[in-house]
Amino acid sequence: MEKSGLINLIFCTRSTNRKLYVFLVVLFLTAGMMAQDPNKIDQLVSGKQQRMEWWKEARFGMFIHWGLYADLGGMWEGEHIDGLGEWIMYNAKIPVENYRPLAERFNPYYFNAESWVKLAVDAGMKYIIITAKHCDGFAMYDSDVSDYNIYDGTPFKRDPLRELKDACDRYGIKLGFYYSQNWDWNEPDALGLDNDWDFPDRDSKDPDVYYREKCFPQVKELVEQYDPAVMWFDVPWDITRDQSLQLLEIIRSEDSSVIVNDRISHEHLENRLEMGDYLTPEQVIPDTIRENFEVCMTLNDTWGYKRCDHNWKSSGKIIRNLIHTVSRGGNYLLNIGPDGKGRIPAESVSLLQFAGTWLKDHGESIYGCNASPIGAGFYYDARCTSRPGKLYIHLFELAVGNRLLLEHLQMNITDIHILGDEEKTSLSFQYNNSGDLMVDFDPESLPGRVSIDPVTTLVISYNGDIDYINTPDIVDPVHESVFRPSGATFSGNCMYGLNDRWDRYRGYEMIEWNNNGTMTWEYRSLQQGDYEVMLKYGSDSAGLGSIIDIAIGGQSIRHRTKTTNSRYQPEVFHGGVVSLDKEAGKIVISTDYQGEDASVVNLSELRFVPL
Ligand code: JFZ
Repeated sequence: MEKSGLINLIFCTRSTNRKLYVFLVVLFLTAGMMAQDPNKIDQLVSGKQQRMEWWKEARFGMFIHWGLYADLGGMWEGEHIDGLGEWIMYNAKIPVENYRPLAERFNPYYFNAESWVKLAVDAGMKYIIITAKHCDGFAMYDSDVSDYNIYDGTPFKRDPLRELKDACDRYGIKLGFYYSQNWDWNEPDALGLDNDWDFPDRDSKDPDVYYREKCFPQVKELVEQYDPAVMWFDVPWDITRDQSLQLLEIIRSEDSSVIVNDRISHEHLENRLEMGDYLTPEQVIPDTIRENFEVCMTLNDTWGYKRCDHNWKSSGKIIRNLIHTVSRGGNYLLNIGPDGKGRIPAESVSLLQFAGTWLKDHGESIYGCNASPIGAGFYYDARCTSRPGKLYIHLFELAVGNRLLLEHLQMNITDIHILGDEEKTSLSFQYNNSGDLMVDFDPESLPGRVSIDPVTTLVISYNGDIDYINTPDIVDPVHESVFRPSGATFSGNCMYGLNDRWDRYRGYEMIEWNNNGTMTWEYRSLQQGDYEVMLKYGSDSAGLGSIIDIAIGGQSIRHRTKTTNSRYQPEVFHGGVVSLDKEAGKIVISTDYQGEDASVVNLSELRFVPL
């Protein structure tokens, strides 16, 4: 505000000298502000380690998207509206004058804070983040800043955030608030992805007015009156650095223990954690990441309730996602979208209850656990979580031959058993000549209850340090070996990374692969054997019939590509058979494809099946 005041002054003055003078003052002030900035930021972000202590212990949380949109359930004027449930106002371009009246009949009389919080607790979740205000601009608490809220504007006349806060305190879990600070489709002055159907004149919009009159005071009252553990901001596309800083100041001057996510400040800033405490990958589990992060994910394909969305993930998938996330050192924030009457979809309830049941026996391998200290990947489908003195090896597929091999892994092992085995029967193990740890186990013959679904988890207890070399993957006559693009090195026209989709296909994929682009993996074969080589990919491309060459151990396999339903619906194709000696070497895969698509196929796996 100060700055724009001065700029106005410049244009009002007639004398050039005065202009110059004012210009210099502005320059001086700006430089001064920038010089002070680093200290100010340092102050505002200090104490991060302490703040993040409970958060790192928690590892599993509940996201709740709930607002007026929930009452529509994805339908407007008798039509299913494509896209996210909470985006319906935007996607159907619903005028403010038609959307606001939804409040007058919003009456979620089934809402019960106690049972929502109990569901989270039973699911093994340690915190809840709920939408205090999503992009539609409607506040789900008793706000003094705007009457457009659930307490003042609906027949419900209750404050769910207050009731949830009380219930969370009773159950001893944390409560945090999602707040859409940048986008607000109810406000004529908000920018970002703005409401251009009611308020088309973008040039006349002054986001400062919106921030000053709604966003800042609402965040202030949330922090002052509800004592949140986390403030979860969103899509900061058009927020300035200064506006983000002001938000942070409002929060931290009240309470320095409030955790703030990265989306408080502009997405494309180089240093995404300049202000926030942690990163927020959405709908995907990152391959490698060194910072604190929290993966937020839906149970179906929407955050806010949609009556027509029944594309639920499986219970096993949820457990594997949780493990996968913790194995990379992050938290998993799993979403529910209650409906307009305050009911949680039955499918969501049963998925969460399944997670809770699994966590009762396996929580030791999740809560307070750290990332895998032995690399991100195994050559079979498994993940590792850890804590000092313990490794948890989660097998997503059971090994052929009931033998587990951990490459080049040496340490002073005191015990190995299966998590959930009440007898804690010790498993025998030995080292082979190459220094690989080999564990014998046969889940069928173990006493006590050992679940192999959705995962089997081994606990390795050890003293001292781990001696581990993350060198070549192994082709092993006992296990199937899987080589994924995430573990390859690339050359030429070949790239694997996060796609730019926001639908259910958001994720890592072959962004580019054509025209002699190659991927290379190293391998080590433990003993002589024959293998069937399989390729797993999805493809809808014009590249049908293109060539993929796989070179390994002096042999080569030529594969002609086929199509599947889409590049996101992979199928497994036979490549050929190779015969490997006890040796180490490279697997090189390349394509001659030169067509229009960026990648010949969307390859996800190269699998060696021992024959
Ligand atoms: C954002 C929100 O828009 C969404 O409603 C939900 O709250 C989620 C947790 O966070 O997700 C986005 C952000 C940007 C896009 C899509 C979803 N986008 O650019 O299409």
